[in-house]
Amino acid sequence: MKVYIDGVFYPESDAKVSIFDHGLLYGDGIFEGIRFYNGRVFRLDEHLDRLWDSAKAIMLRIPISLEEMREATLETIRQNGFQDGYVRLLVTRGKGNLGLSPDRCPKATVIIIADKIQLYPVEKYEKGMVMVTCATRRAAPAALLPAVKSLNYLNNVMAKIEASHAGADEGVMLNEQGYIAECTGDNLFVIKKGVISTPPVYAGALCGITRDVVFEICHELGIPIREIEMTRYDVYTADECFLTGTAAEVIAAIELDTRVIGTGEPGAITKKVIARFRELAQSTGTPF
Ligand code: PXG
Repeated sequence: MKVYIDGVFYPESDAKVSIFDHGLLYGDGIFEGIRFYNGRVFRLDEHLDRLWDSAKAIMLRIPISLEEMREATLETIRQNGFQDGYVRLLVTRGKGNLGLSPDRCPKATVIIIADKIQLYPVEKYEKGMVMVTCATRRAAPAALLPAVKSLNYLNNVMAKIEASHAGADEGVMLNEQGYIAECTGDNLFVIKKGVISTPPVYAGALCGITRDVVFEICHELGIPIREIEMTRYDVYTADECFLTGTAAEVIAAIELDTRVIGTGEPGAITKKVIARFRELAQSTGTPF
C-alpha cells in the first residue's frame, strides 16, 4: 500500500505522523471517506466541498488547493492499483506541542489512504440490519458541530460499542431532545405508506453525501421524500427502514430494540432505491 502524506507517497510501514500531531493529541482535524467504483470516484467534488466546509468551520487552513487535493486523491488511488475501493482523506491540525492551542501548529498535515472497506457482512445486505437505540447521544451542536466531519468520533465509537455489546449490527443515536439523529456512521430513513422520511440535519445528523443521493433518486423515481423530526416510535411502526453512508452504501434495517420493522425483510421501495444507487455508483463519477 502507498500512502500520501504531505505530497509524498510512502509504503504503509513508513507512513507515519508525529506523536505531537494535534490530530492524535486532541482529535483536532477533519476527514472524508469516499468510494470509488469501476474506475471512477463517486461524488468526489461533493466530498471535497464538505471537507473544505469542515475546515472553514474549525478554522483549519488546508495547505494545498482544492484542485491539488483532487489530483492527490486520484493519484493515491492510481498508485494503489484498485478499480474499486475506499479513499480516506485526513487533514490534521499538524505537528505542535503538548498545549492544545493550535497556535504552535504551523502547518496542517494532509494524509490520503486508499484501501478496501466492508462495513457490514455480505448477508446483511440481503437480510437487513438489526439495530438498538444507544444510550450515548449524538454530540449536541453547541458542543461539537455534527455537520463537521471531525476526528472527534468518540461518542459515535461509544455508541458502536454499545450496539455490538447488545448483539446488534448498528446503533441508533438520539439527540439531546430524544429525537433520532442518525446511526453511528450512517443516516437513517423510514418509509411509511409510500413516503420516505429522514431526520433533518439540524436534529444532529451529518449531511451525508449518500443521503443527498437518495433525495436525488427519490425525485427521479417520483417517490415522496421529506425531512422531519422522528422518534423511535416512527421507526418501530415504519413499513421499511434503511441506512445510508459512503462505507455502508444503502442497506435495509429490519429491527429496532427488538421490534420487527414491517415484514422483517428488506422492503420493495428500499430495494428500488438500492438498485438505483448501485447503478449510479457503477456508472457515474470522476474517472481516475
Ligand atoms: N453520519 C455519520 C456520523 C458519518 O460519519 C454518515 C452519516 C454518512 O455520510 P456519507 O457522506 O458517507 O453518506 C457518516 C459517514 C465507518 C465510516 O468506518 C463511516 C463513515 C465514514 C467513514 C467511515 O464506519 N460515515
